[in-house]
Amino acid sequence: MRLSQYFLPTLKETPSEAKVVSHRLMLRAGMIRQSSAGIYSWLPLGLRVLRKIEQIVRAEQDAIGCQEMLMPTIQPADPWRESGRYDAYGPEMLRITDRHGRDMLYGPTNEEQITEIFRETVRSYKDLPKLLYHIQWKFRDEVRPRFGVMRGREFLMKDAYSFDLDTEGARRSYNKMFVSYLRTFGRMGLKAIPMRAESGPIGGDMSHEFVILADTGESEVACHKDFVDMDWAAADIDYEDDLQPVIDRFTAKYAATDDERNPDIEKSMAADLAVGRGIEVGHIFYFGDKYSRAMGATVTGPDGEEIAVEMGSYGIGVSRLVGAVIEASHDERGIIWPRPVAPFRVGLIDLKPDDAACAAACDGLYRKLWDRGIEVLYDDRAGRAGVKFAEMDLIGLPWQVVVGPRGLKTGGVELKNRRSGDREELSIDQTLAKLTES
Ligand code: 5CA
Repeated sequence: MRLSQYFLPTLKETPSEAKVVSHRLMLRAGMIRQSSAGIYSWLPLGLRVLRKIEQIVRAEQDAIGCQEMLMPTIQPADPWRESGRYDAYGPEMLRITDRHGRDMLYGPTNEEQITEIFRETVRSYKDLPKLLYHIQWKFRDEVRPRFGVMRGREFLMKDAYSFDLDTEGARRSYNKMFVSYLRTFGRMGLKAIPMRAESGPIGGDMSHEFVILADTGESEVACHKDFVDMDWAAADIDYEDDLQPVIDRFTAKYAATDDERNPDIEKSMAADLAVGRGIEVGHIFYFGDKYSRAMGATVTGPDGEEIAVEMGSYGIGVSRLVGAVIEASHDERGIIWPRPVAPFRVGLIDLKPDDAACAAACDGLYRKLWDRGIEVLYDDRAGRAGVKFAEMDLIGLPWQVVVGPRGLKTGGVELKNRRSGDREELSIDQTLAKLTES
């Protein structure tokens, strides 16, 4: 993509309404624009990151045999009346009436809808277990939408739902999802710590939040300090194995959020306790037959009896993650994208586009990089070098290639790593080779 043509409305001034660094940087880097409180348009650069995060989430869900589907954003009210949540949800639910006077709502989550689909289609225990998910926009009329996409009113969520015959099966589904979350966040370059959690309005009695430590986190969190340095990628997991030992390893030590803090445990851990602020990027729940019983989602068991299925639900804040990654990875000059979620891998800067040699070298490099499947944003605009450098640092692509007339005389370009700031003079071939293996 050539910057001369790209739609990248960056801001020079720091927007005063933005209170946290991720919100400021997303606005300044031209990733999003606010439409109304807590509702955003995603501009091309922001959408690229959103899609990358979505794709990692999708791949890891698929890897545990969770099947993608897509439910609508607008739901009828009746299933929510059956579950008892239509009134219980309160003013956070955006209620809509259609032209026939029917009560509808913009879905804040999808337990009712998936339970309704299940009860109408699945009859026998032989069809279990089932794991289903979708990645869809949600609406919650939050009292205080804030921090940009981190607490929006409209936001993108991956929500998955498990259906099992008994507690043992449900626990297996829960464990699979738990471990897949460790991998999912690890692949984005994040340390998301699993913490025991309250299940709130979703209900149920087993629940974990996945929390990223960041000064701007909304809640106070506490855990054993070993958790902070744990290797969260937990690679090479065979999902057919018994996952309980993996879960135990990751939850053996105390971890809790502010409403769950336990003074006795904290005292006993004394110096080993790490207290900080956290951003919740995922939340998983096991709630048994809460919805299946209320809504009559049963299957015929092995002995012919009707059994209400055991369910769990599993959320990831896909749009919130864009902000969370920035909170975890930036410096005073701008964003520093972890490679797997970077909107482009390379920023190519032509210092003198009106110089034929510079333009030819850049055009060639640009084509060769794309041919190798490396996404490049090419600053081919006329302008001051300082401005170009500042903008490239702001948008935070992992690598920058700087091409100028002086270097080219000796056949060289400069390769800069955004995170470390390290620069090296390389030939064009060396640059290609290094970026290809990066
Ligand atoms: N039905 C369950 C699991 S599918 C559920 O809705 N869980 S939740 O309420 O915890 O939301 C799942 C995830 O969505 C949260 O962990 C959080 O990362 C994200 N999320 C929740 N509310 C917002 C919001 N207002 N803005 C951005 N992300 C949000």
